[in-house]
Amino acid sequence: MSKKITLNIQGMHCASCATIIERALKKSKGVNNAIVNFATKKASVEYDEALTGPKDFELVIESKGYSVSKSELTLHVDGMSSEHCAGIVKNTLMKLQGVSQVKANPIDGKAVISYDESQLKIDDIINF
Ligand SMILES: [Cu+2]
Repeated sequence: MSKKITLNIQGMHCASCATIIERALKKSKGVNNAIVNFATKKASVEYDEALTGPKDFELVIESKGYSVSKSELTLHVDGMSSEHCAGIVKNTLMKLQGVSQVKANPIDGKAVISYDESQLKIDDIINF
C-alpha cells in the first residue's frame, strides 16, 4: 500500500539542502517519491508502508545532518498509578501514527509524548 506523509524539517538553510535530503529519501528502500521544499521546510514522501515508514525517513534525514521537528505534549493521566498502568498507557500511545516517544510516569501520573504535528493532532491524542 502506498502512503504519503509530510514531515517538518529543521536545519535547512538553502535550496541545495533540500536537494540533498530529497536525493537521500528517494534512494531509500520503499520510497516511491520524495519532494522537499526549502521555502515551506516540508518534505513530502510517498512510500510503501510494508517496506518503510516515518522512523526510517527520520534516520535518513538525520544522517544528512538535519532533523525532523517534533512537538512535545505532557498529559496528566487520571488513574495511572502503577507501573502496569503506565505500561498500558505507553503502549497504546505508541501505536498512534506520528508518535515517536512516550514517557509515562506512574509517580506523578504524567505522560510526555513526542510526536509529529503534521501527522497527529493534539485532539487525536486526547480522544484516543
Ligand atoms: Cu544548504
